[in-house]
Parts: sequence; C-alpha cells; structure tokens
Amino acid sequence: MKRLNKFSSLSLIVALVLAALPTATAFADALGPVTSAVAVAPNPVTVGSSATVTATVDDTTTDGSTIASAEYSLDAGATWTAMSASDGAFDSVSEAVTATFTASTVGAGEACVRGTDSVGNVGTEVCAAFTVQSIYTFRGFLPPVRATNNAQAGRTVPVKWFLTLTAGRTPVSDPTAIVGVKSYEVDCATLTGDSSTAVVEKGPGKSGLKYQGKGRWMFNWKTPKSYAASCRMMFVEFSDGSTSPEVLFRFR
Ligand SMILES: [Ca+2]
Repeated sequence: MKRLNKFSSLSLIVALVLAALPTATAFADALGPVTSAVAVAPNPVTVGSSATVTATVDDTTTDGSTIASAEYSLDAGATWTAMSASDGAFDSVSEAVTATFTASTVGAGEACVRGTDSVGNVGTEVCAAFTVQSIYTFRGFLPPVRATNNAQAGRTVPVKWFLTLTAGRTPVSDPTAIVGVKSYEVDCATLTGDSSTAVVEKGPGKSGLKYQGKGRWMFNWKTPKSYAASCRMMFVEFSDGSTSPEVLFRFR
C-alpha cells in the first residue's frame, strides 16, 4: 500500500508537469516576407518631380505571418523609409505597398523594397532601376560658337544655343530656365582647369540674354580684356542643374 502511494505521487507529479507544458509547440516563423513587382512610376521621372515606388510584400511561402511593415531605400540600403499599405492597413499575409518620393538627382536611380512580418522577420530587399531626367535638354550651340574658338579678349562674342524641355522636346522660352553663361580658366596646353572656379559671364547691357524664338537663345558675351593670352572653357548652366557641353575659347 505504501509502495503504491509512492507510485501514485510520482504519476501525479508527471501529470502536473505535462499539464504545465503547452499542448502543442507554437509554430515558429523564421522567414522574412518575399518582395516582388518593385516598380517606379513615372519612369523616367523629371528631376524635382514626385515618383511612386510600389511593390508586393508576401509571407505566404515564408511561414505565413501577417505583413507588419514595408520600407524602401534609394541609396542602396544606407537609409530606409516607411511605405504604406495600398489598402490602408497592414493586416494581410500579402500586401501591396506604396510610397512617394521626390527625384532629386539627374541620372540612374535604384529603388529597393523590403518587408517585415508580424514576428519581426525582415525579408530580402528587391530593387528596380529607374531614370531621373533633366527638366531641360541642351540641343547644341549654334554658329559662330564651335568646340574650339579663337577670340579677341574684350570683344563681344554672340553665344547662341537651342534649348528644349527633355519631355516632349518642347522649345523653352522661359528666361528663368537659364542661370547663365559661365567660364573658367584652363591651361592652354593641357586644357585642364578647375570647373568649380567658373564665373558667370556678363553681357554688354542689363543681361545680354535674348530669346530668338523656337527654343533659340542668344547671349552677347562681353569678354573681359583680362582674358587676353589665356584659355577658358565656356558653358551654359540651367536652373535644373544641367549644363551644356564645355567649349574652348583661346583669347588673344
Ligand atoms: Ca514570415
């Protein structure tokens, strides 16, 4: 009887310990959600304008948790910014996500997106390339300016060029598009110089800038006499940060 009691007590302890354990081990989600369909629109986007990055973040094949958040990076993952659920709430295993940003730098861009599930698993980022275009496109200098020019320092040089919007090639007639005609000194033999020393050139009168119609502009460049016996690179700068190609002036 005493022996049976001991056995009963042990059974009771085992039963209590088993009862204290969870009836089933909780299912562990160790995988971050899968990102797909990353896209930037419009593409190309014009610098200074807004663009939308969209993607799908889905945990269906990565242990099935609800999507908790998504974020995007425009600088190869150095910084991340939160995105929104397209339907307004992160409450599904698969979410369409969206964010709007302003295109700030002309050239090639890349938008990367990644999602996080409700357990905190961060998925692998997926990226899409896009292009940021200038507002204005310089379509070339017109005669007499050429790639290489000889000029008398102190004389006025008519600098003519053709400017359009990048989108649609519409002629630009707005003078605020033009920051100015600039130049910087270069070595006459090696043609090397420091473009950061470029100065805004002056016309003979108030501005010297004239619109001649159909996207054609003329600037009467009153070259300083101090440019004698030197060489300079000249270019036109526009308000979107873009510039014309540089042309060489050899001054007598
Ligand atoms: Ca997951």
